[in-house]
Parts: sequence; structure tokens; C-alpha cells
Amino acid sequence: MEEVKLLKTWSTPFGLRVVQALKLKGIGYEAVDEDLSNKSALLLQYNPVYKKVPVLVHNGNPISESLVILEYIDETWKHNPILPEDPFERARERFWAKFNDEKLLPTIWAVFTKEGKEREEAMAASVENLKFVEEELKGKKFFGGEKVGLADLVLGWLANLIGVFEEVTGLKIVDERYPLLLGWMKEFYEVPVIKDTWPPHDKMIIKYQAFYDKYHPA
Ligand SMILES: N[C@@H](CCC(=O)N[C@@H](CS)C(=O)NCC(=O)O)C(=O)O
Repeated sequence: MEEVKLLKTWSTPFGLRVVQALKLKGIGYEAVDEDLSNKSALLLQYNPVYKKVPVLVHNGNPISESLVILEYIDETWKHNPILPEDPFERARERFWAKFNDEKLLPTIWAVFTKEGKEREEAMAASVENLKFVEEELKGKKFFGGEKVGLADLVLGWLANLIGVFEEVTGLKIVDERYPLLLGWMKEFYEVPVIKDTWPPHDKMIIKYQAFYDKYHPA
């Protein structure tokens, strides 16, 4: 029996993209939910460099960093590929994944965590980044075309977390300026195997309200 273990937390978007990739491939795994305020010896042993989740453990081999894990999954279990065959198309998927982690997610996170002028700047940067995403979705159902691919999994956090951010901050972030993105968010949320993976909204609100209160003490 092969060992597939995933160290994660119930709420991490970086872990969720890995869960969703495993589900798309139909790979069974053992979920190990970490308490990040008291990291397990296993997490520190498997990811001594970053000490972060997710970590995928496959037959004793630990793999860290969610983008690396997604590629590992696609190379290990080749059915239902999340990366296309064509090198240019593969590069595009990777480009949007990197764009999400390096630009889109950090600017929207800054809207959530910052205040005043810094928040305004983060909002302006988010608008610019969201416009790029809107443009990329022209004429497509998913980022990769007709089926879910790497970029969809990586940008997937928008489909559930944006609603949570908006509810907690009272700010509208993804509005009618981005009709294609809003359509994609709905479409991606409902993909059959993905649909069952979203963490409960009410629990997310409590978790992110606590984050918010930490960043914005009264
Ligand atoms: N670049 C990493 C980011 C992972 C990440 O930020 N994980 C957070 C949870 S959402 C974490 O483990 N934080 C623990 C810490 O920073 O101490 C990835 O893609 O896997």
C-alpha cells in the first residue's frame, strides 16, 4: 500500500489546492491537521526550511511548497492531468500560478490586513491585478480552457476566501468590474469533486474575524 499523507490545516488555501488536486486525480490520502501555534515534530522534521503547511508525504518522501507539490502530483499520477502537454500552455498555467502567489494574493491579503493609505495602495494594486485576471479569462471556461488545471487550483482560493474577506472587512473586492472572474468563481466552486472540499463558511468567518481583529486592534 502506498503512503500518501498530507500535513495541512482545515483552513489553509495552500493546503486546499493540494487537496483539490488529489481529489481530481482520485488519490486517497491521510489528512493530518496541524495546529500552527504548536507545530508537530513531524512538520518540523519534514519541512525544516519553511516550517509551513502543506507538506505531502509520499512513501516516506516529504514534499513542501504547494506549487512544487502540485507539479509532483501531476508527474506521479499522470491521469486527469492538471498541466497540458504543450510547453507553451504549461508555461502559461505556471505563469498565472506564480502571479497568484507573488502578486494577486499578497495584494488582496494586504487589503485585509492593512489600514489607511497602505490599504488604499493595496486596493489599487489589487484592482490592477484583478484586471489582468479578468483579461486572461476572455473566451475561456477555466484558465486552462475547458477543464480545471493548475492555474484554476492555485487561484481557487478566490472562490471561497474572497467572500470571507469581503464579509469581515465590509469591503467589496471582486465586484461587477470583473464579470468573467465572478463567473469563473461560481463555475470553479461547483466543480463536482471540488465542491465537497470547501471549508465551512461560518467557521471561516470566525477564523478570519480573529485574524482581522489581530491586525486591527481596537
Ligand atoms: N509558499 C507556501 C505558503 C504556505 C503557507 O503560507 N502556509 C501557512 C498556512 S496558510 C503556514 O504554514 N504558516 C505557518 C507559519 O508561517 O509559521 C506554499 O505555497 O506552500
